[in-house]
Amino acid sequence: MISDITAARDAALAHIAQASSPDDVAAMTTRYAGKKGELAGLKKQLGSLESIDEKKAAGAAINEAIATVDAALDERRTAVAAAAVAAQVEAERLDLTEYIGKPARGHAHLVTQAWERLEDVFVGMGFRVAEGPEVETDWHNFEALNMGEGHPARGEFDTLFVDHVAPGGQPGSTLLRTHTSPVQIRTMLDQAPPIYIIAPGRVFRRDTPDATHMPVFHQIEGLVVDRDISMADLAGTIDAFTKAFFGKSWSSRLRPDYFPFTEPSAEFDIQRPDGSWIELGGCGMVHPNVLRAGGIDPEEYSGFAFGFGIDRMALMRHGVDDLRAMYADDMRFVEQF
Ligand code: 2NM
Repeated sequence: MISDITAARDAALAHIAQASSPDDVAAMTTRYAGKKGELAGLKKQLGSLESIDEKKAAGAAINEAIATVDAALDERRTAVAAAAVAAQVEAERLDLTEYIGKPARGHAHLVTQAWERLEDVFVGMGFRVAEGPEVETDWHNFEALNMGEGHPARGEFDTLFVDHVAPGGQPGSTLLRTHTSPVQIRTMLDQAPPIYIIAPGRVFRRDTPDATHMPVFHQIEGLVVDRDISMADLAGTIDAFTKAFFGKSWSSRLRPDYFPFTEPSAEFDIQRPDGSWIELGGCGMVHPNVLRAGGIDPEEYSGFAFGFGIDRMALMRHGVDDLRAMYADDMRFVEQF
């Protein structure tokens, strides 16, 4: 009988050692463990033994075998559960390593770099940086800039309208600013002269993207309003900026132009050290109607304003020939700078 018990115990232990999943261990627990298992079933045979001593010895052997098997099941259950968790973790592992070795160092967008350099130069010249909303009213974007309803110049700004009616406003009078000039209007309304500000910012026009146009682009405009400001102050400021931003051996010139918000108006060009000219932006003496819209008396104060594109500055600086490349987020382009 003792050898039968030992054989049954060893068979159970060998089987349990093979269990490879929680389900296997559960099935073997049902089969071998406790008072209803196969080992406990051997107790039925105790009645056929002759002596009390034999019965005692065989009963003790059965109980010991059950305890050994229960312990083996416990141990196997723990091991199989740990292996199941490890397998699941491995199966669900995500490789989040983007770079092997030293990560590459990024840099600010080329337009951001140009924007920040422009701010630095103008702040160095005594200007302050002004900001305003990108969603504007028709009044701030057009009307106050001497472009009333029906003004032909409005057609040159392919305006994106916002489906929103401001309190007290007309339908279709909320728009994405087409230039940063409304920031100048807001500044004039907010503070009395002297005003020396630049307004860099994002502007919007309903344009199809091509090498030189994007529907979202960036501008920087300047405004000076003070007593006795003349066209000479404008020309001197443009020239001082040109030398500070591009270099001492660069110069600038003004050529007659037309803008509704300035009178007289001019285009300004800059000259490279090799003598060649680049068209940069527009400028002029702030129109009396614009000063009045800003709450400033044109009999007491005069002013000049200027503006140009930041995106184009970034293109020029880095020798890029297509504005769309600046916004494609192609790493092969980005990593060149
Ligand atoms: C330009 C060209 C000429 C300009 C005018 C004003 C304001 F609000 F003061 F009237 N802001 N910006 C201006 C004048 C902008 O950009 C090509």
